[in-house]
Amino acid sequence: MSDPVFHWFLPTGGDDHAVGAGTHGGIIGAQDTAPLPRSATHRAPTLDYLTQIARAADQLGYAGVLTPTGVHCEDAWLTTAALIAATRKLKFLVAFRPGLITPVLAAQMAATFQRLSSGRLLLNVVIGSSAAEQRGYGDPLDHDARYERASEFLDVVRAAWAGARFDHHGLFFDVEGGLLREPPSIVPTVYLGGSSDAAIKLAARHADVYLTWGEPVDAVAAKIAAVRAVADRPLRFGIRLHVITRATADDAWDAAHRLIAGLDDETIRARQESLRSLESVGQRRMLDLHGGDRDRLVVAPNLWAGIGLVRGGAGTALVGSHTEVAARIDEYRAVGIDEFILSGYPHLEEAYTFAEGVLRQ
Ligand code: FMN
Repeated sequence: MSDPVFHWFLPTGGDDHAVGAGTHGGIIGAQDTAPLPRSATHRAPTLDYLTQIARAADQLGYAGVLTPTGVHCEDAWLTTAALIAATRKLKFLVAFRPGLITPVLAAQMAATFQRLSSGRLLLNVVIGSSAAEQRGYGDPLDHDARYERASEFLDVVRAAWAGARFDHHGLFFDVEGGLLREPPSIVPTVYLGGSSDAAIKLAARHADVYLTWGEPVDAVAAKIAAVRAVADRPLRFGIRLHVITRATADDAWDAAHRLIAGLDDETIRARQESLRSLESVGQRRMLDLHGGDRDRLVVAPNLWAGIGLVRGGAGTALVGSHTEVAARIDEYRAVGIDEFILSGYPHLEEAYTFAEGVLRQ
């Protein structure tokens, strides 16, 4: 087994000591969902604040930082490009949606990013969980059509990265005389998350790393097997989790409960209804872990789904003592997870807590 890779997360939609406060709560078609009221401790995703987190992640030895994409957060390309000069080794896992820009322009942006950052770009291909959000971006395609388009998009991106002049006449894109005069010397690693059959098919064909949300170990093992069954080449696997790790288990659980202490039942109900209306199979699997019920949040040993009461996407956290969290990470490694994309509220302090408590144990 190769050494695990640990990434952190850039909260480009804002940060806080509590879940969801002042934000749209993560990856959701947020136009129709009111943000929760801002708390006094809300931190805006300013360049100064994000620079602090990126620098901390760089110094603490995280391999990279994931940035989200969607209407709820800042644009991932621009934000991460602004952080290149403030960091040394840190990679940027930039989430982007195929089809909102042309594939040749995306290939060129990636090539530029690689040159500006000396090869520190990683790409997270995001299909989008909400048809309403996509329509808001001017994209009329539904879930499965977006996956089909993404496949063609990535074919064109790879053709552009190859550096030779090419034509492409497909269902979604028409390129004549496509050419990147300066292709990237380091081709970015392509990550892809999604739990639908279409996602697994696309990952098997195009991804270097398949990403899952933080489901229980046995469910993650089953997903890895499903991807391996349709891929005719080796892939790496990554998981996206929050972490609440402390010297003692009691301290960690107290911190977990404080994160959601301010949420009232009506807020949870409204968020659950909104999240359930999305098109994402992965999102539905996250919601089904707890059914919106505050009494069903421990979904596996040290795996707590409280964040998913109001946050879209990554809804689970590893909660426990440093020793327990390290043991759970080893269990995911044993079923084939190579990369961990972690976060915690607030993201600056928790980057230190995890690195000092678990990574340096
Ligand atoms: N969707 C977004 O809209 N923005 C994101 O930033 C984003 N990041 C993701 C990160 C990870 C680790 C995973 C697993 C998924 C992410 N997604 C994001 C959602 C997926 O990319 C995908 O579009 C969505 O889950 C629909 O896929 P499905 O129906 O195949 O599950």
